[in-house]
This record gives sequence, C-alpha cells and structure tokens, in this order.
Amino acid sequence: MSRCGADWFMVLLIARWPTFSCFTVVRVGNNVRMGATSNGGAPPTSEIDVAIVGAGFAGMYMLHRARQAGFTARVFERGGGVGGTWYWNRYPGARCDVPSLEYSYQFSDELQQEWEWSEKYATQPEILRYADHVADRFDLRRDISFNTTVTSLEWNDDGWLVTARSIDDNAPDHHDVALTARFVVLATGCLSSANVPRFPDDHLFGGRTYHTGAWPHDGVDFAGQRVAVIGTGSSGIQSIPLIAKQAAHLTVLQRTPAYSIPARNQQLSPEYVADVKANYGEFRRKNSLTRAALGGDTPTGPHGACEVNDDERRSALEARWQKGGLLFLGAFNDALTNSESNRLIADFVRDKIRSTVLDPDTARKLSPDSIIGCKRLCVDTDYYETFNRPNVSLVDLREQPIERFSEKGIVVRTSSSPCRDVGGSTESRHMEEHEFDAIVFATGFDAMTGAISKIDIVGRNGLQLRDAWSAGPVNYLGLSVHGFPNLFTITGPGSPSVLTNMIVSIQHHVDWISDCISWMNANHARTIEADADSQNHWVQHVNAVAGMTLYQSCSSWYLGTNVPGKPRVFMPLPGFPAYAQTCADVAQNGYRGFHVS
Ligand code: N01
Repeated sequence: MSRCGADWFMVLLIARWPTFSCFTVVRVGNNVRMGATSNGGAPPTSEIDVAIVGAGFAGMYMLHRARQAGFTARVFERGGGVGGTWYWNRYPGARCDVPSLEYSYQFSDELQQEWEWSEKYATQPEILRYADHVADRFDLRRDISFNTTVTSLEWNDDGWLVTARSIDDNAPDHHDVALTARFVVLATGCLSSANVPRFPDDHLFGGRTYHTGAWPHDGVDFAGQRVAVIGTGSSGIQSIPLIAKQAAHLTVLQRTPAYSIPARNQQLSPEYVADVKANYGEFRRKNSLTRAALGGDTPTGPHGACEVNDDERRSALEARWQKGGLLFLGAFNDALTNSESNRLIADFVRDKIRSTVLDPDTARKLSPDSIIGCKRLCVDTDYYETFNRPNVSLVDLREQPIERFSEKGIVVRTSSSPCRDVGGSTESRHMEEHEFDAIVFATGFDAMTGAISKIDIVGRNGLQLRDAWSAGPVNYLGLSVHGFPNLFTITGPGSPSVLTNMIVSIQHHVDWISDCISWMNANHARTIEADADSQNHWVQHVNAVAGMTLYQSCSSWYLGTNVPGKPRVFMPLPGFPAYAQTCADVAQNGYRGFHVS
C-alpha cells in the first residue's frame, strides 16, 4: 500500500541481457517515474550483474569487490546510511566486544594503516565513522540506494527480479524500484531484525518505548525518568550502566541472567597501535588461525579445566578475568565441550558476581546456573557494580513473571495464585505494578534468518525460501541454497559467522563469492547452485559439529529459541579455520558440490 493511498502504475519494460534474456519491471507511485531513483544518487540501471541487499560491512565490501572484478552492482539498504548494525544500534553504551584493531577490514593495507582507532573496544559512533570513511574512501555511495527495502526476489531462469520499496527523504511518497540481476548477494546481517516480544495489554502503556536495535538517532534523555530495561543480553548489559547513571530510577527486568566478563576497555597506546600496524599482516594471519578468528596473541590454554589443580585453574581464570573480554573462555580448551570443566569456569564467574554485588539476594538473582558460553558471552563495563546503586532495582522474571502492561507501567505476578485472571483486591495481593516513564526493550533479534525471511524469495520452480527453510535453515557451506541459483548469503546460517570476529567472516565470504562469480564468467557459466546431496551432507555436518559442543544445552538466539515459533536449530558452525579450508577446497575443485551450468 502506498503511504499516501495513491494509485499504482506498473510499467513493464522488456530488455535483454547481453548473454540471456530477461525483463525489467519498474513500478512507480503518484508520479510515473521510469527507472525509479533513490536518494543515493544515480538511478539504478535496469540490468546489473550483482544486486546486494544491505550496506553494512558485508554489503559495502561486496560492492567494492564486485566493482573491482568488473561487474555492475547495486546495493539496496533499508537505512539512511551505511554501517548496518552500527547504523541502527545507537543505544547508550553500544560498542563492539571485539578489539577495534581486529574488528576492521583487512582488504586494503592503506585503509588499515591510515585509520586510527582510539579505544581497545570501539564505540558505536566511532565504528559508524569508520563505515562512513570506508564508503567515502572507496566511493561506494554512488551505487547504494538508501532508504530502500528489498521486498521480493524472484528467479526467472536467467536472473533475479529484484523488487524494492524506496522512501525518499525529500518527498512524501514512496516508490517501488525493480531491476534484474544475474546474481543476488544477501548481506542482510545476522542481528538486524529486531525481536520485540508482545505482552498482554502492551498497547495500553502511556510512556515511551524503545528497542536497542532501533534507537532514535538523536539519542534519548532519561534524566529524571523512571526507566525499565527488559532483557539482559549484550545490549542490556551495555546500556544498563549508562541508563542507570542518567535515570531517576532504573528497573532491570531479567528473565535469564547472563554471564558477563569485564571489558577492561582503555585508550589504545600509540606504541601498541604502531606495533600492530608494523606487522598487521602477521597479526591478521594469527587471528584467522583461531577458532573464532580473533585473539591470535592470546591463544587458548593447552589444558582442560579439570586437568589442572584448583590454584592453577583459579590463577588462569583470574589472569583472563583481569585481561577482560571474550577470550576469558579460552583459558581452557574444553570450556564448551566438557560440562564439568564448564561448571568450574562458571563457578569462578559466580564467585565474582557474589563478591561484586553487595546485596546477596540480588547477587543470587544475577548468577546464572546455565552452561557458560552456551548463550553468547557478554562483555561489560560496570554491569554488576551498577546493581549496588541506590537507584537500580532488579526484577527476576522467573520469580515474578510479567502479567501484563498497564497505562503506567508493567504488572508482575509476585506470588503464585490459582486464579490467573483475578481482579480487584485478589489481584492486588498477587500482583505488583511498577510505574515507568520509559521502557527499553533490550530483547535482541530474530537472528541469522530474520532479515532474510522478511523478503519474499522465490527460486526455481516457484520454490519459496520460507518453505525450503520451514524446519530451519538448510544450505551448502552457509553460502548457497538448493533451488535458489546465483543467490549467495554472507555469514548465513551454516557458516561460522556469529561465532567469530564478524568482519573476518564477512571478508572471507565476500572474497569467496567474488572469486566464484569471476570464475563463472571466465568459464562462460550462467548459473551456480548447491546440489541437493551436498546440501544434505552439509546440514548433517553442521549438526554433528554443534552436537560435539555444549551449545545446544540452553535456550539462545543461536538456536532460534528466543523467537516464538522459530524452529529449534543450531544455526552457526563452530570453527573458522576448518571451514575456511573446506571453502577453499571446494573452489579449487571446480566448485565441488555445486551444479554449474
Ligand atoms: O539480545 P539477546 P541482545 N521477556 O538475545 C530477553 C550481539 N551484540 O541484543 O535470555 C523477557 O542476547 C532475553 O531473555 P532470555 C551479540 O552477539 C553484540 O542483547 O531469552 N525477557 C535476553 O535477556 C549478542 O549476543 C554487541 O531468557 C525477554 C534479552 O532479552 C546479540 O547481539 C552488543 C523476552 C535478549 O538478549 C544479541 O544481543 C550488543 C521476553 N519475552 C549485541 N524476550 C557487541 O558488543 C527476550 N528477552 C558487539
């Protein structure tokens, strides 16, 4: 529907590919516009080689590589700027939990030499400045359609019909754009589709609501306000200490406590930066050889946690705790494969929580009892300390579940009652209403598949991707789905992606895809598609590797259990180096496991 309720017109243009036929559709709104434009600059051409969905770090680099290889390419980006997750997640305290000297592109030595990171862990604004710098430096914007959401992708034997809806900042209207592309690359991000849970009567709440993943660009002033944060994953844990400093009162509503490791963030010393830059190639190489493609200078310990005595174990964990960050779990080599080792490591963190949080009951509620690392580990600055502030309180939703929202706030159930739907005085004995001026949803994302499933993707013989993935995502190498030729996913399910430094995985995938389509051109190939057998084997392989770990022992967004109705499937593949080797072998063997025509 048009936002202005305008009539719609459809113009069909018949155009021809240089090598095979296809057609281009351009739909326009109030005014008929041929070759509809975006506010990103020049009108999109009606036929291109590569359509890229998303202008985060994956889409930007994909555009650069496609152009370098001589392909015409266009990126469609729903936001008004580049940066993807870093464009949207502007909540207080948002920063990367991978060190900035690693969380950056390595494809251009000039870029990595000239860019100056200021802190060990970069803030969201600094990362967004970096993304903008990359876009300018490599002149990317001229081929990006901003404020443009891809709505459907339809395979028509020779290429993809791409349809997108574009909103122009300077016009009251929107218009649809469509073009044909020989290849489509989904660079839609793993954590880009917000998960906003519904609660009874949530429409009644009279205050403001926010989601951390769609934060207002002008920021939010919580001064003097009574604020609730729902959710204690990475986004909640990063934002809670800062909101607490500003708000009159902060109430944290926690369903499952998370394990969080201090970041020990600091300004980067010029000497350290110079040292890394002098040997950047080697620094990157060492990182890429680790399972998570990060922290090559802090290798995983050589022992299991049960193989050393208590003092040795405590001292190894204390050293990692003092160093801070995600590599804490690498103190021992069996943290995620041996449940007894995992318990010993978790005990250490629970001791830290007890020794930090002054109120024993609050410390108890903040202490997780699950496998550490099963949900993604969080990295914080003053998270547990924040619960010692007089203006912060914690509601444990496992003991006091949310009953409903009200006009003034959130009503929780304080004791079990046989009567669920009681009113008047009976309700007041079992319910407590917390009044808020603002509620922050730090409730995460429909991870890995959420953004993809919002697009109508129709492959060969009318197969819908939603149907192909109805029991969970299936693909080959995390890159290609049987029935969907010439369609690639970057850091999709079935690849290491979110278990790694994302930028390393992004670069790896973009390089592989670019090499693949260049190879196709050189070999006069028109289409490439995962074989059904190789896809089946790959899915079994991913399940088998995940089955050797403790990852499946808890509810997490890795498994999709945070989204009601989503199939429970462990989506990423642990282990970057082995995966990268497999991808290289496949390419070197004429794209083994793919059908190329
Ligand atoms: O989301 P999450 P996130 N009622 O899914 C709770 C990356 N990231 O945005 O655990 C009540 O981790 C939910 O409770 P439970 C990073 O990879 C990176 O924090 O499901 N609570 C949980 O506590 C991270 O892992 C950085 O029981 C509900 C929270 O909301 C990923 O993004 C920074 C609920 C959601 O936690 C996602 O993190 C930020 C409900 N109905 C994020 N539904 C970096 O530093 C959900 N919750 C790079």
